[in-house]
Amino acid sequence: SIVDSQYRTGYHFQPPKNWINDPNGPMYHNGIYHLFYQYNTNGSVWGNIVWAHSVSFDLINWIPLEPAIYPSKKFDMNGTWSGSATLLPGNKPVIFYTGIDPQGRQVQNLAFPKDLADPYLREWTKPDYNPVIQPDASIEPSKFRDPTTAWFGLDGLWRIVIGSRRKMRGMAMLYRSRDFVRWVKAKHPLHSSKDTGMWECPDFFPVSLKGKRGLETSVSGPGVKHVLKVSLDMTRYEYYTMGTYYHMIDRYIPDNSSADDHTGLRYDYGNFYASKTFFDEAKQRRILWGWSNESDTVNDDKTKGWAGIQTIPRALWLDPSGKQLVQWPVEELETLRGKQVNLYDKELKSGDIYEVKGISSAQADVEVSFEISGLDKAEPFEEFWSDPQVLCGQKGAAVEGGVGPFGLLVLASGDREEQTAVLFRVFKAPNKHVVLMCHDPSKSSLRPGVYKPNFAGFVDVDINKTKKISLRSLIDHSVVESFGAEGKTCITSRVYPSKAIGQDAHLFVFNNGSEDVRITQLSAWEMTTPRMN
Ligand code: DQQ
Repeated sequence: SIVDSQYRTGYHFQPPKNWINDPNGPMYHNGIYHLFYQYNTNGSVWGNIVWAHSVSFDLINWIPLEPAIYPSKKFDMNGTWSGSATLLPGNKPVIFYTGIDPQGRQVQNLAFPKDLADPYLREWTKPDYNPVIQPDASIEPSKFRDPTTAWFGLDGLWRIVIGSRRKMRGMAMLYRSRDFVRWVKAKHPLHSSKDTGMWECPDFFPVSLKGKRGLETSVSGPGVKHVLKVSLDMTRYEYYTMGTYYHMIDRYIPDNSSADDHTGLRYDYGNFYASKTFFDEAKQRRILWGWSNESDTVNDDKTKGWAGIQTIPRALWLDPSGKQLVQWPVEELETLRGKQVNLYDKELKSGDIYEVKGISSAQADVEVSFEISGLDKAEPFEEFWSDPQVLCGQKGAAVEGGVGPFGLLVLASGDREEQTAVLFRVFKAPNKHVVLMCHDPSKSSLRPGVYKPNFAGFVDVDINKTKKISLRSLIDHSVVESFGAEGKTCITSRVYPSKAIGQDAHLFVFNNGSEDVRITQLSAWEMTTPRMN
């Protein structure tokens, strides 16, 4: 159908049809990347969930396989929900997933490759001793799911965390095991936080204090910080903290600078949920996958026959400040870069809009560096503007400012009746400048009924010192993934233009602030289409 073909993505992960949600059990094993994901075998809304399975040699081209895990036993007859993979000694993968049992309880099960000699690990066996973890009397059976990758302690015990809640306190329940089969609940959760509700898809891993190299999940000790990410069912957003893992007492304590509630740090300030990382041994990096849901109508999803994509895998590491993580699309993505156009030293005066011509921009990768001539005209920052999303809603692309809004107009029609703005705006607070990064899709589609939420985050840069800020946007028909300031602030949006489709999609740069802005360099590439399942 028309709706289908105009919104399908070219280089973002998708199966040929049907509903998908959470990425599950990503791993690198013997030269092959595996991605499993929650998949409806039978339609384009959530339901009938199995672990669909694809493999790749480069994280970009994907080969589809048969579902790896699906309801077949008592311990998962009502569902095979999210979970993670762990590599056991001898490079033997194991999957931990949540099964829904005959009573509708959430229980944790193991699955092993049937044949380790099969490089694709097509078939998975679920031992009859499952479930290996059941909710005890203190745990609500419907609030107990999404086991993490296991990590190994110096005491010879494996550990995993399972998402849960008690009343409205979100919890990362901790379990330990010597043999990976018998699991014992720890006296205390690894961490918990009041009023945050159910913690879905927790992820717990170490990051190096220095450099971009990733760490294997069991690494701990000096030179290392830990990250705990949770997906809040309540807000449908994810939050992470950075802190210290005290492995002797098995407690994780977030740094003071890291709020562990829904005011905290986000991997992505847009449409991005149920994410999961894994350690890529081949390139010594930690890679993040996230699910980006549709924001058109359920009827559109039914007409399209598909719903949901995975975002481009991102390498992630600790920012030198130690206060946040930084993310960047895996370098392999650049192999898809085709025809290229460049702009150098382009002055954007107040009110200027300039079209970047010469490539087809419905499927593109754009990198741009902006230089600000001065900050005198920056609008005053009000202390009560604590929520960037609210601020972005009040000060979108059309609202003239002092320094900014400036940025890109992507998936725009030639007449700009349709456009998705990716913009920066700089404010002056008493002792510093505040940089807002924003996706403003309020004009992204003329079609009625489409949900067009704006998304925004603050960017922690010293703009007064550098006078520069960079932006990269990955554009792919119905998705825009943006990386501000080399990956310090990331935003993903789903948009559904009715005119800015295929060859009719245009790309512009704009400046709607009174201060002039210079583009020192812009490079835009048309993206070719990989093998996608
Ligand atoms: N999706 C899965 C659950 C998880 C939720 C079910 C998060 O395991 O908590 O499809 O999106």
